[in-house]
Amino acid sequence: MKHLDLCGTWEVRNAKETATIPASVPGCIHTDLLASGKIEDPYYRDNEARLMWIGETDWVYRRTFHVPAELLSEARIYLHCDGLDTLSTITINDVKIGTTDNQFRVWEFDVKSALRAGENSIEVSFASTIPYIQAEQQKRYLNLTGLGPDPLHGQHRVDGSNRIRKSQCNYGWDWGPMCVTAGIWRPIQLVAFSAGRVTEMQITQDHSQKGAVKLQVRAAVETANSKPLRAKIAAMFEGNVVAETTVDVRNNSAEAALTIANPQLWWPNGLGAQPLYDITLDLLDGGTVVDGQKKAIGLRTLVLDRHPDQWGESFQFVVNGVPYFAKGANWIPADTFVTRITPEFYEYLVSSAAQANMNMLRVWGGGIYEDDLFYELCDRYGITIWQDLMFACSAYPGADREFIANVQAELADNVKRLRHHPCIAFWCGNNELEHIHQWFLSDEPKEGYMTWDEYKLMFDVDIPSVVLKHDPERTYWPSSSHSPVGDRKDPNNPACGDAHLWEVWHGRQPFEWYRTCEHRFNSEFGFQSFPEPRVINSYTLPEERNITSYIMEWHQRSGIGNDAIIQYMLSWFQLPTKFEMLIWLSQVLQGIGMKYAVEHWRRSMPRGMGTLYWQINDCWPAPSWASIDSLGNWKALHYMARDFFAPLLISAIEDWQHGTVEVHVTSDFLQELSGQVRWTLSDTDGNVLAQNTLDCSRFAPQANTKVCLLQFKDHLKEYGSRKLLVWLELLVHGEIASENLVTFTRPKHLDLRDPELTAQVREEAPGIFWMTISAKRPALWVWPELDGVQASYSDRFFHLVPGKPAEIRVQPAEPMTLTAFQQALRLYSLTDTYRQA
Ligand code: BMA
Repeated sequence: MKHLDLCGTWEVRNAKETATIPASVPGCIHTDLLASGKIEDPYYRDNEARLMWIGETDWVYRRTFHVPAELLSEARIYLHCDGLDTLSTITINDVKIGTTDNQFRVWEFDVKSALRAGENSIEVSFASTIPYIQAEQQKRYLNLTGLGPDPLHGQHRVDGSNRIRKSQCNYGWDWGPMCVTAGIWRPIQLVAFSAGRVTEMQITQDHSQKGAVKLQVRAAVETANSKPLRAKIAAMFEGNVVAETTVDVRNNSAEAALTIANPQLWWPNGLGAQPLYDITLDLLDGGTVVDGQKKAIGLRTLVLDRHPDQWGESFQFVVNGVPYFAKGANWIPADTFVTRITPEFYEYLVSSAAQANMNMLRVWGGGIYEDDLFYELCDRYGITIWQDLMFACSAYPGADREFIANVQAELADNVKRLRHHPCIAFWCGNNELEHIHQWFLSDEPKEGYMTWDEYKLMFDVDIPSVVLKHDPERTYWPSSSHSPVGDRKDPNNPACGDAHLWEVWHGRQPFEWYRTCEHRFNSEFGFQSFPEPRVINSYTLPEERNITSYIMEWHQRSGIGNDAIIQYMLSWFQLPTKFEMLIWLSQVLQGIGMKYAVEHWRRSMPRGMGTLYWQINDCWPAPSWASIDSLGNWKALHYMARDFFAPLLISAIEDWQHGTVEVHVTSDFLQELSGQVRWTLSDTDGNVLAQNTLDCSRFAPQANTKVCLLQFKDHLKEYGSRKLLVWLELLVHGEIASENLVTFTRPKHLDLRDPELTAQVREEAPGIFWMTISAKRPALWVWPELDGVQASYSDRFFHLVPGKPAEIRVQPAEPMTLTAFQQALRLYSLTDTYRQA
């Protein structure tokens, strides 16, 4: 098959004007306008509010291209578009080729008769989606949320993101701006062939035989003439062919079985390696390869296991026969303008998930079916994917057959594109249509609602029929959250299914509430924090650096956001004395909230078998539930996640009244381990009051073990709760595998003194520094910062005790000298947040 790439430089104009600016394809109108200096950064201050016109405008993309005569001689020529956002009309040489109405679909048009040898032109005109969605809402109003009741941003909202097949969060969400964009967002090319081409390839795996995996490879072939074709199908591993066969193409399909002996299995992060096999298919016309496809697959079984048990019904993912506790977070688009996310940033984020000991991300349903690269990275890093289909927090016109047909075509395209990835664990129909059904679903027809019958037709029949047709090996789950047993209108049933636990934050329950929850799988729960001061500085003026300033509130998209942060902060911490300290402390607060929840749920395994916090990443610089900000900085939560998701975790249940500490070790390892638990009771000045080391012969595999119950009632009586700190260490083979700290009062009431932090810095290699940070007295949540310098830190927000320094590696984004490093270095801990100036 021949390809003629049409990506690269185009031109774009407002449909009402003649002046053009250069455009990048793939790309979008916002980034084109930005690159031409026509608009200011939409993320700066409240520029977003003045850029709404972009989404209200029709845009025309155009380019010329040269078609060689040999290409024209091919029997079939298609314009192949991997993604057009969204309502477009395409013309070639002023001949209308077709129209599109779904951002998520792959579009192909027969363009042979429209092309000519030599110079050609193509135009893709995007109509504003806003009149369209408004007209649809006029015809039948359907409720939606995601934005929350919020007077500040209300006037800029457009209602109807549920009425078009386009990334819903592009119209704003409770963590993202409204920058309704348009453009050729994925590659575009001409494809031409005469003999035939491969249009799809499906690989299924049979693991029933011991010591071998049998692959069934099926390809669909489009032929342009009746010449017989053959297909050579091979499996390659580490550059060697490990199985191969050649078959005839019959009835436009080629099918073969390949047996992989001595299969190297693919495992999620932490459970084993991620070997990948390449499956190649060469389409042969005689001895000539006329087309081909290659898919990298992992050999594994990965299923959702639901079986009745003592608590109700299990909800656990099982890989290669081994149930695993899913640890991770929810994923949203990594930039509002998804076309400018670089491969490096994708890899940075996925590798950050792996570094934090995560093994699952949930691709949330209000964003996009992600880029191929994202799934390839998840395959390589062992991050399993809970894949939502792109429906979130809305009612949809499920009875509209044209809408459903469009959705079904979208699902076929995306399931076929993604099903070979070993990372994908299962497909989930939507986000929260059942969870907040009171807003979207009604028993009887009612304005704004889809009926439950309409919902069930869409999400129990029309959608899964397509998903399972193209991917019979995976489970389809209708909604997150969903209760498969009992009352479907009780989607957080603790006995079965998954749950979204928002009583903390949206319901303003204290963090302690998490310990009352024993759900089977927590696919959402979260707490907001601010991005670090440098990020805030990038979108504010100095005089706006107060969390209730107009600009700070402009970037806060949760209606309750800043109030909730402050409410919880006052409960746990002293009110910070400076703006920057409040910002940093919000991160510590978020971290301890998530830690509180996850430690409890890990202790509850195997009753609960997964926790995915909301959310790992951000799409713009703003306060949000993310653990990594939009510039890639790990917030305190992400460092803490690395600890609370560690394969071996020491944690405790403290009883302030009785002065007891119940010590637990949770192990995700598949083998039994032995080790030691060392506990130290100190006062807040660091004096050791008591200490002991317990030999533990057995930490059961994939289980929680209660190790001991420590009694400190007498110490509490003598010293008082404000004075005591209990340090826990888990040692395996003499090395510290996990550490934790227990207090008997809120950190705000601890009697801490200035720890007098000091650092010795050395330059390990040009631009890479190590520092040894020591404390004279216990220091809680120590974080080093290079004033005004972007840098990555091997650790932050850790505790220090006298005599036990921390070794931290720091890599500034720009090279700096040792002297400059020492001058810029600041060391902070909890006491700095409330220190009087
Ligand atoms: C959820 C998500 C999102 C939302 C988040 C925070 O339940 O599904 O819709 O951004 O809560 O409110």
